[in-house]
Amino acid sequence: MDQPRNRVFSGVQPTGNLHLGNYLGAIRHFVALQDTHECIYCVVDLHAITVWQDPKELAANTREVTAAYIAAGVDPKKHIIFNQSKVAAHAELAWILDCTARIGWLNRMTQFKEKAGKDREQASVGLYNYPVLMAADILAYRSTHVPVGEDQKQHLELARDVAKKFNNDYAEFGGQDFFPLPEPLILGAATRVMSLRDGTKKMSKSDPSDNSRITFNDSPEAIAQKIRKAQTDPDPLPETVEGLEGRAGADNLVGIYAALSGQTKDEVLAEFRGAQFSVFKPRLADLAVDKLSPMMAEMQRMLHNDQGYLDQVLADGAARARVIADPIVARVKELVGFI
Ligand code: AQP
Repeated sequence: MDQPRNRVFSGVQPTGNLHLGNYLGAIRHFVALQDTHECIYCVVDLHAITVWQDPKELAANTREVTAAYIAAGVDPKKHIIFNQSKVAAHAELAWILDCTARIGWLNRMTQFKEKAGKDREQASVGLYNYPVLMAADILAYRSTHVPVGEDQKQHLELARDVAKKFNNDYAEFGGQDFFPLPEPLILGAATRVMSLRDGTKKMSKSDPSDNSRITFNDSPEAIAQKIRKAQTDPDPLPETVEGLEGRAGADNLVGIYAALSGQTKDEVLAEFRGAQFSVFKPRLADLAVDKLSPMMAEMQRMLHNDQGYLDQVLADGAARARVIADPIVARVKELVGFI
């Protein structure tokens, strides 16, 4: 079985409120990798139900993420876009890898601790097991690279540990080096976009404040207003990145500007050093509206007028995903000794 050298896999959960962090940390890199890699982009609906999802909203959110991928520039003809629940290999491999992963490894996962909160006993088993399903997503395609935001780094390390242990456990039965160790691609100036209301918290879908995030449903006016209201401090912008230390709100906005303009934070500060936020925020708002609004408008157009097309992309993508994943999972079963 050939091992591809440049196969990218990544996913986004269809849990609503798709935001600027998802775009800058992940989706825009999905687009950039298309020229150099074979890309598989998943709408991870199996992951979404690790916390309760209203079924109608889940279906709408699945189309929303699909439309966002395409509107951002992913080409569904050249690359694969599909939803996870349509390809059985994910769940099947997850079970086998559940028997490879160790409870002690999962107990260290900080995202579970954050998401389960104090009421851990009431969290779903799926939420606990989330990182093993994520390892299965990646390994079902023997993927080599995974573009993600910084918050997923620990899960990627776990996926590598699972791959390593599987290869090792089955080495003498022909499984040596079967799974590649997937490389995380954590790229750009905004690998962890922070809340616009609190620069110490990650921008997230589940934050109760809509002003904490720029979403794919925001109008140009709403984008500009959220940036104008973003939490900052009274000082002007510093000359260098070191001067942003201890200024989380300012650091976040400079990072967003850098990511949207394709610059480094130092280059942004070279242009804006000494500027007050009353000058910087309108410039950032203009840039954000310029870069994001056309994509958001295209996403809305597809959602309103082209639902059939989106469903077709998912069905076609799933069929192509199965062609890759099924033989890999079949080989895994052989290695394990299933007859
Ligand atoms: N704030 C962020 N900055 C940079 N990247 C981010 N990502 C998420 N938030 C940020 C990246 O987006 C991709 C898809 O994320 P996901 O759908 O798995 O959702 P998530 O990480 O659970 O997103 P949220 O917003 O944080 O959801 P809740 O509120 O439910 O916890 C991933 O590559 C992720 O790194």
